[in-house]
This record gives sequence, structure tokens and C-alpha cells, in this order.
Amino acid sequence: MAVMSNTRTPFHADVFRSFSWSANICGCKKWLIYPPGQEKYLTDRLGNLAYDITSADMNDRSQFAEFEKASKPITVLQKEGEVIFVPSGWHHQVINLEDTISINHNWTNACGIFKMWEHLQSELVKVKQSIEDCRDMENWHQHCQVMLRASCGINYEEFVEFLDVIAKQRICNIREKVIDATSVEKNLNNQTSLSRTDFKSSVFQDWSSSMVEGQGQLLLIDYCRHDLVKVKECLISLKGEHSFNELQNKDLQIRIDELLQEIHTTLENKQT
Ligand SMILES: O=C(O)CCC(=O)C(=O)O
Ligand SMILES: [Fe+2]
Repeated sequence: MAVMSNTRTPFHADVFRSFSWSANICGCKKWLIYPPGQEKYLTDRLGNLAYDITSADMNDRSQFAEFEKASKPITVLQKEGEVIFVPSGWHHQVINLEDTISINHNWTNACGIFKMWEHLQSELVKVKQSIEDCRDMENWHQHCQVMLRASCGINYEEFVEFLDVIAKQRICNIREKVIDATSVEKNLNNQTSLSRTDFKSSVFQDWSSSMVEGQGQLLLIDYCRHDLVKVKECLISLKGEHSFNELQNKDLQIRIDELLQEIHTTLENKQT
């Protein structure tokens, strides 16, 4: 993104409660960042998030009744060549102090996927409240999903699609790699005194030089299994959720059951 000096990105949390990093190629940006939970003090009486948290309006109690309770934001001056990481659910506003070029990337992972699901549920609650007066209309629940997609960028069906794609890839990775990994594990037992537990705990250290060939595949399988466990948690929660059941989408329910079965088989069968 290339932006002019004195422009800003309004106060927000990133899409789908994703994580992000942003790298400044040139220019300087000021980031004002709040930890999760503070946004409730930065929301106006109508429930809308503040647009500009530096505006004088924030001190107008008739608009932002609880602004005084908010902590001070974490302020970061990001200069040329610097990269900032924004954790999931941290609200932020960004002011371009100079003409700036930056590159950013958003993602989620096993730690973020349930947050994404919770976010989707809370956005649907807001949608439902906004058209509560039309509840008698035909296909009201389906209509709420259309509005959810418009406001949030994704609806329940697409979320299942998203989980399905992740799960299928992980299942495929596990199936492809497990045969190699079995022989690697034998190698590990024979060649080094590093137990699998030690091996796992060394993920965050500089382990690359001590890796015997194929250790990466064991790690990959562990990560894939972990992802599948988290996808499964979301699917089970979805299946039991009131709004999901009100949709009465039989095809989607069947799809979830089939996917859950596939995940279950993969996780149970260490040799799959
Ligand atoms: O650079 C900006 O103006 C906004 C970037 C942002 O909000 C982000 O990376 O999450
Ligand atoms: Fe952002």
C-alpha cells in the first residue's frame, strides 16, 4: 500500500480476527494499539467503533460515555525498514506521518481459528439485532447470513468451506508424509538421544543445524494434527450452535458430519 502523508487508517481490528505483520518500505507511520477488551470503551452509544480515536469527539460523553475508562494506547513509531506484528483482536489506528509504502500480510492459524469463529458468531448477533423487526419475513435466517457476508466478508457456509479446505490439506499432508516419517522416527531412535518430547520443545530454538534429515516431516505432521484438532473444535461448536441449526441447511450439516468423520479417522489412526 502506498499512502500520502497525513492520511490514516481508521480504528479497527483486522479482518476475521486475523494476525498481521506490516513492513515499511519507506516513510514513517504512527500506530496506536489497544489490547483486546479496550474497544468497549472506544465504542459510541450506538455501538459503533470510533472512527478516529484522536478526535476531540472522544471526550464528548454524550457520544463516548466510557472513553475515560480506556487505558492509554501503545504508541509505536514505525520507521523505514521496520516490521510490526499485530496480534489477533488488537484494535489499532494508523497515521501516516510521511508518504509511505508498506507491505502487509494477514493470516490465521490453529491458535486463531476459534477466535475467527467467535467473531463470526458475535457479528451475526449484531446483524440479527439490526433486522429483528423483520423477523417474521420468509427466510429471515438465510437473509441474516447474506447480511453477515456483507458486513463481515464471510458467512457460516463459507466458514465451513474454509475449514474444509484447511482440513483436507492437512489430512492429505499427514497421509503423504506419514510413511516417510515412520522411517525417520526409527532413524531418530537409532541415531540420536533426542526424544520426541525434547524435539518438540526445541521448536522455538535454533534447531535447524541439529536436525537429521526428515525431522521436519515429523514436525509437519504434529502441526497438521494440531490444526485438525482445532478445526474439529470449530466444527463441533458450529454443529451445536443455535443460529446454525436455525438455518436448517441439511447439505451443510451432512458435509460437517462427513468432515468430522474424516478428521476423526485421521487423528485416531497414527498410520493413516
Ligand atoms: O498501514 C496502514 O495504514 C494500516 C495497516 C493495518 O491496519 C494492518 O496492517 O493491520
Ligand atoms: Fe489493521
